[in-house]
Amino acid sequence: MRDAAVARPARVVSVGRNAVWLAFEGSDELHFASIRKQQERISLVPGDMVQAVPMDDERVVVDRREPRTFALERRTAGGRTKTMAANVDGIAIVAAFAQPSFHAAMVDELLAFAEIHDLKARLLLTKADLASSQDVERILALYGRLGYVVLSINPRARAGLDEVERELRGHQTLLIGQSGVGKSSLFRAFGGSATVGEVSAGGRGRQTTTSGRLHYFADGFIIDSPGVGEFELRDLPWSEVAYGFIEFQPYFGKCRFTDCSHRSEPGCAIRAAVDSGDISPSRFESYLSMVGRGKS
Ligand SMILES: Nc1nc2c(ncn2[C@@H]2O[C@H](COP(=O)(O)OP(=O)(O)OP(=O)(O)O)[C@@H](O)[C@H]2O)c(=O)[nH]1
Ligand SMILES: [Mg+2]
Ligand SMILES: [Zn+2]
Repeated sequence: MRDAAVARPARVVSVGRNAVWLAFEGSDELHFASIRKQQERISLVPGDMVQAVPMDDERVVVDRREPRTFALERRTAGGRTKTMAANVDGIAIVAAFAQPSFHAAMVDELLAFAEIHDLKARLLLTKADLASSQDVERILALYGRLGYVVLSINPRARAGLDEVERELRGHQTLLIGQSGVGKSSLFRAFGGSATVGEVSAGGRGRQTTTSGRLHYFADGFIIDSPGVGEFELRDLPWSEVAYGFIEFQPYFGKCRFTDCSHRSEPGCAIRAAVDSGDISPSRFESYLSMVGRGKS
């Protein structure tokens, strides 16, 4: 026996079936790693920290997963829970002004998710070049007025990247949004590689696919993710959903009924704010669609 193999901390960069790509702490060289037999049931996602052992023959074996500071979970269409990323401190919601058309309900649900979980959220809006300037101005104004960081960018033309970098510097951020909105274009514009998952497994010729990727960048990292068809918060009572809408806060406690769900009760302060134009109808619609689906 030569040097005893010692486990070292490493970050999961990409995930395939029964295997991951990881980078040992302090290096961004990628290693293909398998998961130790006894540990095969642990699930790993991009951003996870693990203890991994470099073996003599260049193989790397993951011993165990470190506790997560935060795991970003969403519900799938089948009602199951899927973990998208671990150890992030914020999300960058990527949405297009057009092609695909702006999906307000999803953006609002992601913003609510961030509020409820105390994650920093920014809105990165792409494809202004394919939309009418009225639509662009309306959407920028709506979310800017709420106090969110909203950037209009064009990852394909590399426009707006400096602002994004300034905003994400020092953070661990998941890029999240519908398919085709430009997440991977942005990820690649910052030097992220899209091909890491095309390595064959351990050189044994079996192709594995990735479900996400991490790129160290600006004293932090970004994680690209596959497009989400829909994003559903876990079942939340309406009282918690309301907390996800920051502009509702000044009205809490001002409805006639203390348990007002802000749907159709008389004397509802939030509905009154919608009627007077202080709360945007599209945001209120998103709220209604979220509480209509959840449990009361
Ligand atoms: N015109 C225009 N095209 C863009 C812009 N941003 C991205 N695209 C194009 O949109 C297409 C889809 O971009 P992707 O980066 O693959 O989208 P994605 O969000 O990663 O999609 P999924 O991986 O399916 O979730 C590509 O052809 C990009 O070149 C933009 O601001 N303007
Ligand atoms: Mg992509
Ligand atoms: Zn109310």
